[in-house]
Amino acid sequence: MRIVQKPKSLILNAGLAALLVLAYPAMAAAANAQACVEGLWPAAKSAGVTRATFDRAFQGFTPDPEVVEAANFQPEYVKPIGEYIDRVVSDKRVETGKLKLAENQALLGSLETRYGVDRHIIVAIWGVESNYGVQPGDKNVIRSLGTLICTGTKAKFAKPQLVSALKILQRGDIGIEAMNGSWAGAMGHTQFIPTTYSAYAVDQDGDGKRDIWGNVPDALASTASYLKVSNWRAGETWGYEVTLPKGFDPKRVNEATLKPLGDWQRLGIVRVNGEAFPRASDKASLFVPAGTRGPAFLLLNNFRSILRYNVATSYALGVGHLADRIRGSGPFVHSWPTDETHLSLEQRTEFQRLLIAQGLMTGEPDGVIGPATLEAVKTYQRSKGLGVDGFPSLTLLKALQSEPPPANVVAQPTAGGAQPANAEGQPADAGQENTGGLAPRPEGTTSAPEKVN
Ligand SMILES: [Ca+2]
Repeated sequence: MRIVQKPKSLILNAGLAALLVLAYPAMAAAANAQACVEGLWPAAKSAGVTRATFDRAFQGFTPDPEVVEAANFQPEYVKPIGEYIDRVVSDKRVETGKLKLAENQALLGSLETRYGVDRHIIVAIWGVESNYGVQPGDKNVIRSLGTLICTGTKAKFAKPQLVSALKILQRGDIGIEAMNGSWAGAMGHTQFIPTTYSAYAVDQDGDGKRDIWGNVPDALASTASYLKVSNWRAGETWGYEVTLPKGFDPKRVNEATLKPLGDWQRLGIVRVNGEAFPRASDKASLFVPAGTRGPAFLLLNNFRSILRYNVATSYALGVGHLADRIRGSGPFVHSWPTDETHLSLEQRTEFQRLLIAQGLMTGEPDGVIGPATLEAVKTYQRSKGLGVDGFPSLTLLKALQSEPPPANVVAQPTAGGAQPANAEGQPADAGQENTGGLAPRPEGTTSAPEKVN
């Protein structure tokens, strides 16, 4: 009996040990997270955060692996600026912007009076930041910032943001459950990071709370307030699309050079509509983001104010152009240059239509290259024995154009498997442009730590 019992207890012990081994990493991680959170208390306390607020904020805290993944995300496909502009200034976003302009006419009028900021710019920022509040990010801000700190990912950025976020919570502007944002803690309709919120958010409707998450007047007033302190000049535009003189030497382009508009005009640079510059003495810089074969711009003071919202010139150009389109202006007169690796919107849309026709992806072609398109391109490249880089090139477009339509057009799951099948009628890369999500973002996006305040 004893001989039988001994192996049995050994088996039990072995089972227990296996369980402990399985549980240990989770237990260790929880203990580490707890220790990390406790290490954040002194800074919070000295900033005036109460222990009750701190405990409420971190109750049940565990790091969010999706935040780490998003923070470390390196896009395999970096969008050329023309493709970025096409995406953020899509026809749909222009149309929605016009509706939002009409819906909020009285509010925008009062913001123009109070802050001197053009209503079209306010609506455009709202559109680019959160798609007019549709995609404000659904990650708890305390958890995201705590994760960035406790995993050592962009901790330097996240520490002051966390203290600021705790103070917002303590003040009662928002409850912990609703304090959501992007992976980097950019919050609400306007995607303010906590320190920007603390300094510039506005209680427009007078209920005592600065609610940029749920209250459109508070959110839009906060944007106007921030632009005003960013040196926005009332009654002026952000810049002009211009035509360069024939043979213009691209070496003369230096974005840092500021000259009066009149001086640029003397070099033969004119507005695309042929009109004179309203104030020839205004200082402007020449911006030629895709080379002298693409659109060129003279940028004014207010462009530099938009850059305070987000340091990326592509972002500021997107906001300025969306504002103009919402006002009723047309697309840029000069088109973005295309070549083997820079396809036009029409070419990208055609590319997706052909991938869909081959059963390699589903959805509605919209010319926005996202993960679903990249996976479909890879599947096609594999099937043809080509190098697999997922890059939608002109050569591949031509190859697809010469394919006969397949007999049985049923979408197959793409090789990567990361992209769920799209519902019928959805954009081919639906959900991939959420500014707070894992989608590739332009450099220096608002929610990213690079934001300059
Ligand atoms: Ca309010």
